[in-house]
Amino acid sequence: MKSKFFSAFLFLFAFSALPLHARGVEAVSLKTEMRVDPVGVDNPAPALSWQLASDKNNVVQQSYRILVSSSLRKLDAGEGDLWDSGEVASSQTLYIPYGGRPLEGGMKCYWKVRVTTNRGRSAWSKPATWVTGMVAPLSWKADWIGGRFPGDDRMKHIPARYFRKTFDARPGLRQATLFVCGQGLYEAWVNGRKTGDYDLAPASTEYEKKLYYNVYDVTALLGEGPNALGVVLGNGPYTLERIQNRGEGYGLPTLRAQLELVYEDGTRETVVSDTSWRCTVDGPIRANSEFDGEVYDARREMPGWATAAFDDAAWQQAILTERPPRSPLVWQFSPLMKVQVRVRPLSIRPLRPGVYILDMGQNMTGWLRTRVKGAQPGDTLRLRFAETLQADGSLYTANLRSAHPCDVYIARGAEEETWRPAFTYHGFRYVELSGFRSEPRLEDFEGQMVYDEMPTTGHIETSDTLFNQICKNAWWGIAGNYKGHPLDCPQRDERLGWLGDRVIGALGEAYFFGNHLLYAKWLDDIRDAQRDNGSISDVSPGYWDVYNDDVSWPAAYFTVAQMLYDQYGDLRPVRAHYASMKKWMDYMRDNYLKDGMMYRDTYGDWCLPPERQELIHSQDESRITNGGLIGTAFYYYLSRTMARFAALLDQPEDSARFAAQADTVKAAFNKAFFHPEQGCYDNNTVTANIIPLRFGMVPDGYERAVFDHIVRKTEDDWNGHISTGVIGGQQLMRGLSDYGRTDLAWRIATNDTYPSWGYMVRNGATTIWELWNGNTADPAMNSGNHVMLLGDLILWAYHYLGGIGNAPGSAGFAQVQLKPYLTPGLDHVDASYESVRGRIASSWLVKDGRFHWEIQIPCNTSALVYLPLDGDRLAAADRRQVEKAGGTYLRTESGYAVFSFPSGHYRLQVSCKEGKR
Ligand code: RAM
Repeated sequence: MKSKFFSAFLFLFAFSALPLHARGVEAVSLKTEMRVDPVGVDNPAPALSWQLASDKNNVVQQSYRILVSSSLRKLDAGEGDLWDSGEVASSQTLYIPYGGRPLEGGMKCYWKVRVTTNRGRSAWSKPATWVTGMVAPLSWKADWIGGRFPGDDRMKHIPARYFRKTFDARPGLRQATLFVCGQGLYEAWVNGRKTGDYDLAPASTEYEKKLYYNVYDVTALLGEGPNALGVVLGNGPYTLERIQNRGEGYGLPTLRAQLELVYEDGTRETVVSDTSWRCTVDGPIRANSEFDGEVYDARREMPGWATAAFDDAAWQQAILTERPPRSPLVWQFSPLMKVQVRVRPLSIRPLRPGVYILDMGQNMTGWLRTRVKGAQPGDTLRLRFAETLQADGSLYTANLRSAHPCDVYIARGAEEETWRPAFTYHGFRYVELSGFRSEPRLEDFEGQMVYDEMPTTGHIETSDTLFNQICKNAWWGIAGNYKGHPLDCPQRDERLGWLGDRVIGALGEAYFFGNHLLYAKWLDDIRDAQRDNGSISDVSPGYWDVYNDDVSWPAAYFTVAQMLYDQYGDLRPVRAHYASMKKWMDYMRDNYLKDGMMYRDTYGDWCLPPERQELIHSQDESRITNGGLIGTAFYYYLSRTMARFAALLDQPEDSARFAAQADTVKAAFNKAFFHPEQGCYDNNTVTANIIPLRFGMVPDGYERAVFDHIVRKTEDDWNGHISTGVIGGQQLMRGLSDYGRTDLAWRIATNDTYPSWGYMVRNGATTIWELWNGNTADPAMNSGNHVMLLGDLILWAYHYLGGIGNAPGSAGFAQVQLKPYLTPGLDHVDASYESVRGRIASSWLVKDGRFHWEIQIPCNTSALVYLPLDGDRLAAADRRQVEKAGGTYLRTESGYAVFSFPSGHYRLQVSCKEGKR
């Protein structure tokens, strides 16, 4: 099996090698991307972004011109009838707000951009498009429709509902736009073809506050004369009893759909969901559930059900939904899920007569595509899913709790049948197959990995194969847990967006994945779940009732907004959420802050390595970090974060107020927990020390003493192993490198004995476990695919090993910093990241006392480049060589010679003290 992790690198490389545009357009080619506004409702005002690529060094954009047209013909003719920005003198390339004529709903817009740089002018970019949402003068005219069928009271086990409607289209159709929301989940079809390659639409929301609709340009699927629209509804989280705090739940699946037809002569027609639609539950999907799988009876397939010619006499009339959703329908700006990786299984072997175990070779999230040959009508194939096996080779399902993932396929008896489910997904490596007439063959199965559509943006590979495997496990775990919102885990009866799991992880993930819109969407979920009094739910969407008013879990609301600014240069989420964040800060202050202390905590340093292998949580006081310390330190950090946000939003009074609050909290915190004589905090756990150290709370002059305790504890008591849970782990690796112990961080990163990520790998993990002792602990809380214990590992790998980051004060890589940390045992790192401004790369090798470094800095940015020193200064010959390559020497700073470089691609070489750092 070839993993996506590595092939993605090839894709990015291929992009950076794109041929330049027309001759005379010397050096610059463009990659445009319409990045829609992640805070606008229904997106009346999108924001436009692009990237420059060039094979020349030192390229700076001086101006741009954007054209937006109502047709491709006009755009090609250079006529920006919607907007012609004119030549704008600016180096900006990100989130340029659309500034043209007001856009109407359901409009298809075509745009392109051209830039002028110090190296010449680019050609016009390839055209790109977007379709606007349901905004004036368009409005919803469609009804919410459903059906009533025997057995509807069984809710979770009801079959999928199929809806259809036929209509005529006149000649001269110019544009057809479908707006659709189906709850729980839907697939929309036009004339027998699905409206896209999406899955599990729409994304989850806080259903009390909003539902998402999606927009499809279906012009190419329609023809003159009779046409048909078909929509099939699955159950999804909306209809499940899992939603704890919603009393009666939301009721049966329901549909709202509206098709807008625009003709060349300007006339319009609208097809809406109403009681003229036909509806049935007699289709092939007999049951579907997020946790328990899908039952599909192929004998009940209805060939052509979504075409005009289909005879729907046996179907019922749709009815108006009895309790239609009251929440507003909002345009989903985040991408839908889809199958993005296909996995070839590794092996298949018999378990007992007629029962086989299929091994995908990888713990993954999605489903199996199955091909059956020679089945008889009614043959019933069962596929059961699990992450691991028991000693006897059978599935281990105890850790799935009340989820019973089982897909059932009932054959129609064709020569060859192929199937995959539509309205469920599983977290699995192993599949138990039964009911096959003949021995199933490996080539008849394909794993389909489904997650929110987004590119893999990063690649990192080192000279250490175990570390590379850990990164690969992280990639699979992170991707698999993106399901419209980040999940804690994809397999058991939970699958919730726990905030604490992502506080720092989200930033590390942002190197692997272009997760901008997913996390912007999640911030909306968090705000939507916020109570009127300001309390924030520990899970979002709030499908469980956990308003605990702790601090370290809600912290994700702030750190994710900060991540979107730092990583993507997008301040809009900070602006959009500032008021709700402030509300929470004040709510916590008014209700819980006493004498500068915030004694609020629920989870402690969650899932630290316990003293006995079967435990989930440690009971050993010496390992447990005081919850009051965690709550107060986090409240300090969030006060500082708010001071920063307020300053960014030009609100100096707020900024001063939050900074002053931070000072008060810090003073109280140190008084309560700091032991100046010993130079450590509270009971001297690594977490108790690393948190104030990294948050900047340690009294001046004591930092080194506090750090030494972290080192001593780790080396002496834990034999160079990690001792932290989720909270300490968010800071540990970066803290060790910041104070000069990258060697110890590297040791922790490459350990393969308990507790460590390498221990997981050695015990067969292909993702990251929920518990350090995930192979021995109680199954009640023991998922094989959780990302929270990654802490800051991935972030550290990119920032410190690859050395890729923002320069101080820079956001969205306007100024790049390249600063690798060397350590014995690590000879080589190859890291690259496709940032919002283009590709950043850092590939280094230490050999024979020389440091060889190949770097890439995106167009229209510059970089601070840190070359590791051999001694206290750079040899004159090395300096000359770096300057000749294009660097300007700035200074020497704690073991590095610092140069400034313009954009471009460089090969550098200096002598270094191998492994001395
Ligand atoms: C469990 C999950 C989740 C964690 C919470 C506190 O239910 O494992 O990841 O954040 O507990």
